[in-house]
Formats: sequence, structure tokens, C-alpha cells
Amino acid sequence: MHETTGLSAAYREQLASAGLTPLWEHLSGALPHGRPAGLTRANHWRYRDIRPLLLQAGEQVPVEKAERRVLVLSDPGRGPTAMQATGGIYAGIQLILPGETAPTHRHSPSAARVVIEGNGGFTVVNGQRCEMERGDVILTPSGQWHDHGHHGAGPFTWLDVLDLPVFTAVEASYAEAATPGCNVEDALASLQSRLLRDGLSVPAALRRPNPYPMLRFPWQRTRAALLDLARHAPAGAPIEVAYVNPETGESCLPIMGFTAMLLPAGRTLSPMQRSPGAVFHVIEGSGETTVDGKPFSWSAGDTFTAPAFADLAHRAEIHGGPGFLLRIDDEPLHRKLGFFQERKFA
Ligand code: 1HN
Repeated sequence: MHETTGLSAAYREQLASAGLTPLWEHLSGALPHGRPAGLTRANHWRYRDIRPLLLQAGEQVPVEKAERRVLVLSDPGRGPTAMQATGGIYAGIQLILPGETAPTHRHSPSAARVVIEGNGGFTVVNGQRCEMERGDVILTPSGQWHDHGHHGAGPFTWLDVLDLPVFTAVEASYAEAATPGCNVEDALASLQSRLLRDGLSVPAALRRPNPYPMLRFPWQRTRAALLDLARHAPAGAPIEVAYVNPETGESCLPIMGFTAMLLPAGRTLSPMQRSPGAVFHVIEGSGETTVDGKPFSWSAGDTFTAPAFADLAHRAEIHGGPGFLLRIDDEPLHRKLGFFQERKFA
């Protein structure tokens, strides 16, 4: 907040022309009292509303021209063309049609895709082909070449999330177009990671860094893990799993965190209030989430957001199976900032 403190106009002008600003008029704006005062406004994007608009883009915009055919989920708290859904996360819904190719490129922000609809889509990341099935999470980490294709029938869609707003804030966001033969695998690094998952390690002299040993997290495996956890966890425990680097146990990407959760039908889950804002994506089921008292009635394919320290209550419909939500947030970044907080108010 800007406060005026009775400075003379002449003094103000002297400060401005010297490139100086009085801190005392801006301190409470820079450091709001008690809790962060962000711009993010909780919002709900229904897939059934987005889908027909995206299909129109498919008719009107050739993929070669668009590079990526995406409708951005623009945070209403930041105006109509915001390139972000929360303070730290960009989100958009992408469409690729049969036979199309979204050309190879790479960029400094990291991205992940969550498949919504279709069969036969794939992403090639650093030469590794990842088939895309509904609910799969596919990573395209910072600096890795990637392109998308579709060899099936009908529209193929997914949610894109990127840590783009963070890269924009630190003036580190840029992209590069493909060079011939750039999207190739480091076969030795991939082999080592495959062997490590079998409990086998190669000699140190052969070892190659592979900070992203897992690029595809198939939904069917995550779903089975959640159902197993629901069977074995004590009553009332949160049924959730984090997507991690299997070699280190750290978050799978450096800035964005991914957690899949199972919501048992009809039971309300009131998680801790967390410092990072979040994007929630519905993989299966239907239900309702209140975000700071605002109700969102969701079903599969929908996406909704929650600002920093939002008060949340999730509930899958009592009739029907469990709800499955994916939470994408900035937890890894908040931890690296030495700041991550979660708390519960009565
Ligand atoms: C991007 O590279 C993709 O590779 C999707 O599919 C969305 C949004 C902003 C910047 C780069 C993609 C993107 C993006």
C-alpha cells in the first residue's frame, strides 16, 4: 500500500530524479502485516466449458502457427490476460489433433502435463518417448527439448503447468527453437536410472548426472497406490502421495510440487492451510471444494485454484466412487526459500 507522509513536492522530485524511493511509504505494501496479501483470486475452470472453446481453436488456429494451441487459465485477480493461475504457477489447457506435431523447443521454465482426454498422444522429452494416457503426469524439466504428437483419433487434451511466473519474476524466462537432431536421449544416463530402479548401480567412472530420472508418472500406478494406501492407512489419515525423484526422494521438479490425493466418497477433508498457492486438477470423480468459503462443484477434467494459506475443505460426492485430485503448488520453491509453512486454525 502506498502511504503519503507529507513530504514536500520539491523533495519528492529530488528523490525521483535521483532514482530513490522512501521506504517508509511502501513498507507495509512490500511486507503486509500478518499474512501474505497476494493478487490470486480462487477460481474454477470447468472442462465442459473449456472443451468447446478449445475445439474452436482447433478449427481456427493451425498448430504450426500457434506453436502450442493452448487456452491459458488466467487468474481473474490479475485481469483478463494474466499468464498465470496463481502467484507461482502458469496453467493452460492444450489441444492437439490427430496427425499434428507441436514442434520441438526447450525453455528455461519447467513444465508438466496432466492428460485429460484422448488416446494416442505422446510427448518426446530429451529423446524419450512418453505415451500419454488419461491422468498421467509427464515432466518436461527446465532446458530439456520436447515436442508433442498424436497418432490416435479425435481430440487430445491436457493441462499444462509451468513455473513460468517465477522465471518471469527473476527475468530468467526464455525459449529456444529446435536444432537438427536436438531431441535425443542420453542413453547411458537413462540406462543408469533404469538399473537403479532394479537396485543395480554402475561404476562411478561411468556415472552420468540425471536429475530427472522419471519423466512419466502413469496414472494407473498412482491410482493403485492411493487405493492401497486407503486400505492400509489408519482411519482419517490423509490419503495422498507426492511425485518425487525416485533416486533422491526429493520433489520431481525444483519449483513445482505434485501430490495426488484420494477423497473417500462423502467424507470432508480439511487439510492444513499451506503457504504456497495451488492449482487443483480433478482426475476422477465429482465433488465440492470450498476455498475460503467459496464453493466449487467439480468433476473430472476441471481445474481450480487456491491462494496462499487458503482455508480448504474437499468432499467427493457421497454417491459414486472416490474423488481423485492432483495438487500442483510451489512447495519445493517455498522450502528452498526457507519458508514453507503449513498450519491449522480451529
Ligand atoms: C510450452 O512450451 C508448452 O511445450 C505448453 O507444450 C505451454 C506455456 C508457456 C510457455 C511454454 C508445451 C506453454 C509452454
